[in-house]
This record gives sequence, C-alpha cells and structure tokens, in this order.
Amino acid sequence: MRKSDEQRMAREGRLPPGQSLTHKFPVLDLGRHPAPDLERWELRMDGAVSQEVRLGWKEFLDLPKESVQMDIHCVTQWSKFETVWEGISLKTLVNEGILKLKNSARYVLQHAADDYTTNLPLSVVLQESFLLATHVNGAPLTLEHGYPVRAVIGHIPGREDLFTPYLWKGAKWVTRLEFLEEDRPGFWEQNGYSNEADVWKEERLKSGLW
Ligand SMILES: Nc1nc2c(c(=O)[nH]1)N[C@H]1C(S)=C(S)[C@@H](COP(=O)(O)O)O[C@H]1N2
Ligand SMILES: [Mo]
Repeated sequence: MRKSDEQRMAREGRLPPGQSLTHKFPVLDLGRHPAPDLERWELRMDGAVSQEVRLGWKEFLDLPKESVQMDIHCVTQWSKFETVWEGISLKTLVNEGILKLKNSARYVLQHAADDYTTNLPLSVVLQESFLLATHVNGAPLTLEHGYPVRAVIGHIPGREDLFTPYLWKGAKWVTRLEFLEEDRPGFWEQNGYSNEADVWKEERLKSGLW
C-alpha cells in the first residue's frame, strides 16, 4: 500500500527528491506543547503594518475561512499527501482590508507559544498554500499538531507556480506574525537549515551539508 501509493505520487510528479510517503502524521517540534487558554489567546500581526492587528479567539473564528488540499513535506524526509487544511488565508485578510501592510513589508517572522520562530518571504505567505489552520482532515488540530492555530504551508498539486518549502516553515501554536522589511532567520534557519527550503530543489541544510 505505502510503496504503491508512493510510486503513484512519484509518477504524478508529486514526490519531491529524497522524500518517502507516509500515511501517519509524525509529530516534530522542540518538545514543548503549550496548552492554550482560549480566553487569553491572541494572534498579533505587527511590524511593517500600517495598523497593528490583535485578534482574540472569537474574533479569529469569525474571519472568512478557506479549505485547501495540499501535500506536506517534512525535512526529515516524510511526505503526507492530500491533507485538507481549514483556516484563514493571509491573502484574504489583505484583500478584505483586515490586514493593512506597509509597502515596505517583504518578509514575515512567525512566532509561536513555545518560542519557536520561522521566516518566509511575504510573497510566500500570501500564497493560497499558506494557511493559519484550525483543522486538518475534518478535525480540529490536536495539541501536538499546533492547537488552536498553526501556520501550515504545503504543495497544491498542479500549482507549480507556487513556492513550496518544507513543513518547518509553518509554526504550530502560532501567536504572532511580525512583518519585516529585511529578512530575519528563525530557529532552524539560525541552526544550519536552509533559509529558502525549497522542497523541489531539496534545500535542506545550508551549504549542501545534507
Ligand atoms: N511552534 C513550533 N512549530 C513548529 C515546530 C516547533 O518546534 N515549534 N517544528 C517545525 C517542524 S521542524 C516541523 S517538521 C513541523 C512538524 O509539524 P507536525 O508536528 O504537525 O508534523 O512543525 C514545524 N513547526
Ligand atoms: Mo522538521
């Protein structure tokens, strides 16, 4: 089953180099799983914005939701295909005028409740393949996968125009999006991982150490 599914994904051009298909959903993180207090939970968007946004849990749930099917690729070489994510798209927040960015905004540093950080170009977080997700495959996120909200980025089959980095570029338990004029490396990016992390170019570690 696993092998034949993997071969089918490879034939369809959906298996990035060096990856293996899994039907499981491994948990990878720094080992702290911060349990949220939804009464106090807040998502902050600040930095290169013309107005800072602070959303409480109820306000967050009132935002327009999207559902996106994606293949997700972890740098530790597992890929999970056809996962359906439900959540908020930043592009929608910009289009609806809820998030007002300065023209100088170029990058975003995601901050999480376990102090994890990761950075991406603004153009990438505005893709349809980047979501602030509350649900995966029809169920709320479990705590270990980022409940109540995590950022996720994957590959939408057929959308070769979009940039697809490894899964570490989405922060679980995300609490803050800091918009930046200059790029700033996050946790793994400071610890030897590639800044860009393109799955199709197999950009895992910096300077081809992998
Ligand atoms: N807050 C937070 N987000 C994180 C991490 C982390 O340690 N803390 N690890 C990253 C890494 S390295 C990976 S591969 C994915 C794993 O997501 P999963 O545990 O849901 O599979 O989360 C990413 N987001
Ligand atoms: Mo990872």
